[in-house]
Amino acid sequence: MTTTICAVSTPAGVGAIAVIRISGPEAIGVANSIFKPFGKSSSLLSAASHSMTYGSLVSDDGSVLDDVLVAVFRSPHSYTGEDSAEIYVHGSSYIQQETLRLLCAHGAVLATAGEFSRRAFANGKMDLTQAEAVADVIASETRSSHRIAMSHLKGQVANKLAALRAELIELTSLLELELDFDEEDVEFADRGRLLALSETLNAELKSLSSTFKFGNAIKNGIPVAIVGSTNVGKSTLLNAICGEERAIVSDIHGTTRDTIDALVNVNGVLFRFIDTAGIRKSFDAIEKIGIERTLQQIKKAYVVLHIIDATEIDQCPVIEHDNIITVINKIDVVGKQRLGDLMEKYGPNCVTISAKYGTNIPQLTQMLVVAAHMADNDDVIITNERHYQCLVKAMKSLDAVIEGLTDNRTSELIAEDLRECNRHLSEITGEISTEDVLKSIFSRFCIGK
Ligand SMILES: Nc1nc2c(ncn2[C@@H]2O[C@H](COP(=O)(O)OP(=O)(O)OP(=O)(O)O)[C@@H](O)[C@H]2O)c(=O)[nH]1
Ligand SMILES: [Mg+2]
Repeated sequence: MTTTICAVSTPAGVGAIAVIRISGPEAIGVANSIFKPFGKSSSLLSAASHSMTYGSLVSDDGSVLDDVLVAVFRSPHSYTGEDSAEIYVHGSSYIQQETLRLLCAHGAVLATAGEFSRRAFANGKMDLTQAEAVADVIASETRSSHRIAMSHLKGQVANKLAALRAELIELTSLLELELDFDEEDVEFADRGRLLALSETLNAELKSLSSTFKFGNAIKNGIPVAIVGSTNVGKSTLLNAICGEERAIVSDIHGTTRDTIDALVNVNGVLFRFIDTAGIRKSFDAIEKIGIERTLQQIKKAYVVLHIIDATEIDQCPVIEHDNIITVINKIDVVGKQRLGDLMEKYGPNCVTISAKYGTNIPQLTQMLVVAAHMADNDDVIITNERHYQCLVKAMKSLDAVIEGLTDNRTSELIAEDLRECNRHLSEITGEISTEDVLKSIFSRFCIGK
């Protein structure tokens, strides 16, 4: 039997108001049993869906606990799909706890973390990607992560997957034609066509899964490595971008040894700037480790800022990365002629700054935002590790399909790999799910969501 659950949905602590949510077959009855409407308002039992009723919450001894508003949502037109009610109480933590106690005394039970969303999923109000997006929307702190989370909430991942699975089903049905005719030894399906379809699908899966690196970066901060020779002003730049003294600056070469991270929101995009040890030939054991770390940061970075000291000849070895912005620093101490020469040398993808005096820092961050927005279009972006892992498994199965078709294996074997591929895609949206998976997803939600 389905229970009726209740929880405080607003954050812990005292606010002007708090919202207590109730959902389940007895939700409206339970709310009504501790509620007395004002004036001519009728009982909650006869209230229309999506209506508000004003009245008081009454304790068992008849005393008034609070004057409140109660919203009623009737199944299936609610977040969970069940009968639901929301009580808007004054924010006192005593009122919140006492309301929960009264609701439980009248038959409700306390909700576990994510239980409202889990019920919404179970009742088909949303698929798993949308339920997970609810958590992402709540957690989003920048414009870009909010935008992606909202698009997932609206079912963008689910729609994309539905399209991919339609292709998969076409493939399976073509192969099944062959299965049906196998006994009569008819080679029915055109294997060339099957192979072409599989390869198209595989390419689509690949392009979808490749968005994960970027999607993940949007969520956790797009990694930007600040690299170059020693003493060129990397740490000064980090400090200028974050607006605080994060890293030690000195005119001694090799000041920075460890990498230093700083999260900065630039025009609504979250970046993680990483100041690194300057690259030079070093005989110092610690500095060598630092330089090794710099090289690793370059590999992990989405964008590399290669800092060059305008007053020196650059000693830094060639940096290999496909998204490098050359930053010419210390322009406050060089003449126009030298600056012109440098800009000509480093081409259009360079920017001239003075980290020390903050000159042209907005131009630099603007270039970064542009670099980050390369993927900022309407394409579906994968941000969830679980989705990514499922896509990787689906691609593996499809690889086996392609191999089977190339090696001319029997249709039974190939059909099994196709089914496996379909299974992994269905896991993403939750059409196929296990208790363990659901538990791990919903337990990460807060109570009341
Ligand atoms: N004139 C001028 N000096 C700068 C500028 N940026 C940095 N400096 C100076 O250059 C020196 C080195 O700066 P850092 O920021 O420590 O350089 P770094 O690249 O982090 O050096 P390492 O950590 O040793 O690799 C300091 O004396 C800074 O004050 C600038 O824009 N103009
Ligand atoms: Mg430094």
